[in-house]
Amino acid sequence: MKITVIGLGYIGLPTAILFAKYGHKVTGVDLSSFMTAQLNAGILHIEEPGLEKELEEVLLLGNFYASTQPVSADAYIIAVPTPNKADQYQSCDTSYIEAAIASILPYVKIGDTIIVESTIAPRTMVDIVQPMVEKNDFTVGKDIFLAHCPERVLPGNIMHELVHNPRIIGGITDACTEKAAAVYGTFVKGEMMKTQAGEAEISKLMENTYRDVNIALANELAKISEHLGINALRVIEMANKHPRVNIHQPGPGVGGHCLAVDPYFVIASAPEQSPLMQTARAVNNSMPDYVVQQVQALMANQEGNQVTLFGLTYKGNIDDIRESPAMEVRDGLLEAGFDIRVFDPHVSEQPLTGEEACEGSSLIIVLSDHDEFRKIPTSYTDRMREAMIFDTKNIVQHVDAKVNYVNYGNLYKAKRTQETAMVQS
Ligand code: SAJ
Repeated sequence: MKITVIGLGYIGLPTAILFAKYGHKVTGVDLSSFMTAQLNAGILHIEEPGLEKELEEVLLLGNFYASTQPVSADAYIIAVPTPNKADQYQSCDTSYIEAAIASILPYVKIGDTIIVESTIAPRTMVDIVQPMVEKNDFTVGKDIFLAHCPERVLPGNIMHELVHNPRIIGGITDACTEKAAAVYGTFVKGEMMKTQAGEAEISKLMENTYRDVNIALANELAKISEHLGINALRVIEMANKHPRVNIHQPGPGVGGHCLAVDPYFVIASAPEQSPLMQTARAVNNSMPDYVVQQVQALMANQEGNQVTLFGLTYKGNIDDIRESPAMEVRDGLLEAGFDIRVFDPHVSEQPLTGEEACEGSSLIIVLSDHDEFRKIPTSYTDRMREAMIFDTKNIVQHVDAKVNYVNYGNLYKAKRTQETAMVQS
């Protein structure tokens, strides 16, 4: 089969490469001529385990070519961004989807399948995509087969999950669903859940909203526990021993291009019916400021004004800083007048080593759960002016006994100690 994939980002590129690996002739399309030239030379623009090796292989097989122009194919897969609009409820901006559909329509012929993988607001397929296709004198379900098949992979584990995760296949008609299932059936080993486009849209959005709401509950618990003088992490550990309870982990906030974005698509489509989702968003959005306030309290009695951020990415072991709460914490600390150094071994624009970043600092603030942060060596902490760590991700496992280690479990105690020391001095 010939497949054209529009959008070579975190989802489109691995998807295109997998189709090529399973024998299809794939053209991957993106706007950036620099990026497509790099890809054709085997150079990736994103960090994702296993992807580089697969790219090399499909280039050798001659099954993958990156281009800035779409080409005629049997199936078209749209994997372009759908950001929030700057309106009241941050609704879904479908302009990239519309541009992608417009770019392929000149090549589409009777019998072809068009699949939207990008996350979209409820009713986007029937209200926006279907009319665009039918304007070109095609009947959807008869001439052209249209489906929404949202991806549900976890960055960092994409190559495995694309193949093995259950897949939602939501056609405009049953015939559309069957055609789209046949396309994915060439490599997906997980269950294919056949449904309608509308159900596929909201199902994907609710998966991420579920997580966002649950993380908000954990973050709220962290604040409540700090206020009441209770170890939040211990509470979560014990509560989760209950067979039907799974409290998530508190952190510096919720980032990424999914959890911090998707709930707004649901909220904007039904604002009066979604107070819980709106509150969850507000709680998670409040976390970077909360972290800044805790840092101010922890630093009140420390010597010096320099703090070191460990991690800028929105989560661990990836290089993605989009919508990252760590970036908001950084901005907040800069605004509060702190001198800041950053150590992030996954972000190439951050060249400092751990030793360099810790030199002369009075507090390390762990904001991403990279594996590198599990053990904080003494070669880092020995260089600090005062050795204290505030671990917002509860990731640090080994640290020198001399270091004052704070997380959401003992934050209330650490703040009390700082306050007492201030009063005494
Ligand atoms: N986080 C917490 N506490 C937790 C779990 C996560 O604070 O207990 C934070 C993370 O640090 C991060 C954010 O939440 O800032 C989101 O991270 P994540 O690992 O939950 O999810 P994403 O955004 O990387 O990927 C999600 C996944 N969705 C679900 O797990 C329901 C993934 O399967 C989706 O494919 C992806 O969104 C997407 O593309 O929609």
